[in-house]
Amino acid sequence: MKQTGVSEEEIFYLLSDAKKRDFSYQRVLSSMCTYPHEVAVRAHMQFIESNMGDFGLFRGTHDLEKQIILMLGDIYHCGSVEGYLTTGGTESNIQAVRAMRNFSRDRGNYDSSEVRPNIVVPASAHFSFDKIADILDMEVKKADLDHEMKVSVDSMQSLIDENTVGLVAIAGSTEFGQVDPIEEISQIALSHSLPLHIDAAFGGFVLPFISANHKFDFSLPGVTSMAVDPHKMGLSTIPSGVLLFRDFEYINHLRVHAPYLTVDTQYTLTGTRSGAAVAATYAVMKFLGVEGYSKVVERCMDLTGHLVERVKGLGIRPVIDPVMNVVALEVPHPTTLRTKLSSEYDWHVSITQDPKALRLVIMPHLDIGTIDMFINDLEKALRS
Ligand code: 0PR
Repeated sequence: MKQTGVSEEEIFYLLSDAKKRDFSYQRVLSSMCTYPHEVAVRAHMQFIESNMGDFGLFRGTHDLEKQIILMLGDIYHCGSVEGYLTTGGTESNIQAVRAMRNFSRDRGNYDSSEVRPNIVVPASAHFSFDKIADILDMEVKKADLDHEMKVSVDSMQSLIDENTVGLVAIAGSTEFGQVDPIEEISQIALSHSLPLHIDAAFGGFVLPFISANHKFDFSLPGVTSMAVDPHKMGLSTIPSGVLLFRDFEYINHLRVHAPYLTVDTQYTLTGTRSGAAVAATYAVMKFLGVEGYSKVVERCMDLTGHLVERVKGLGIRPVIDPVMNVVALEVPHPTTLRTKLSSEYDWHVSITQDPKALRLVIMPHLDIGTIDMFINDLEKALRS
């Protein structure tokens, strides 16, 4: 940092210059984030200084947070819901697994001086579970997927042993947008008396608003916690994630004594937390309601359907029939194609790992004209 500050004009010139080098979402088909809703942006700015790490000082913002949790409890069929706003899916998953681990340890289910506890997750789990293995020093056992990219219930069951402290299933996998057979997994969790965490970071703001009836939430008796991200399909500002628990039983195992705050306990991972993200999430959820989100999701699903029809015309098939607005396309040499689409056509897409395919996320920032332009360029890139 320089001794003397520079003018505001100079600062905003520097910022504009940096912003120009960012890609505009208009040509991004790889992101699970999008432009936040304008109501969320306004609310975010109004609460810009609010810190949920010391919510005794920010009581109004804390009330908004409680209302978000209740609204989500309503959508996900849980009258006794508890939870809080996180920085996103990664933090929600870390805390959910930490709660499972602590619950089991505090009950003396395993000898923590001798045993490394484990969890069983689908092979399709987000890479945040690899961070969890490292941070919590746990084994993360990965269960096989079936041909539809759903976790195999038999494989999950075969990995459970006496040191398993919990199970994870996914409602909207990162790569394929697939939903695991959560109803069956809920039964397995109950029969082994294990907690079950649902990673609905992406699907949480999609599944309740589409016509297909997927059971994935607290309506299933085995589900004990859920991760849901308003900063993905919830159209809120970054950083907005939510961690939900069925009731106080598990969240209580995250309790830490907080000696110098206006409140004497904390259950969160971070200390200082964004109250702006709370206000933004509250505002956009209240503004859109179920009808508003249903329209957003319906539009994304229509665009996804249009894209799939058009690529089929080029002889390309999706790896699975899209369940939500995530599509993986079986193309020859996906990695080379991805590079070509980016360097020659300025389209930003991603690839899946197994099988290797071209991955597209059809977010609200896209429209039919953009999808058609993309398909035309995809056709050219495939031919050249
Ligand atoms: N769980 C699932 C199912 C996810 O898809 C993701 C992120 C997470 C957890 C972790 O969420 P946070 O990133 O909020 O901690 N999925 C996307 C991914 O890793 C996130 C993303 C978003 C990536 C925008 C790129 C991007 O431009 O692919």
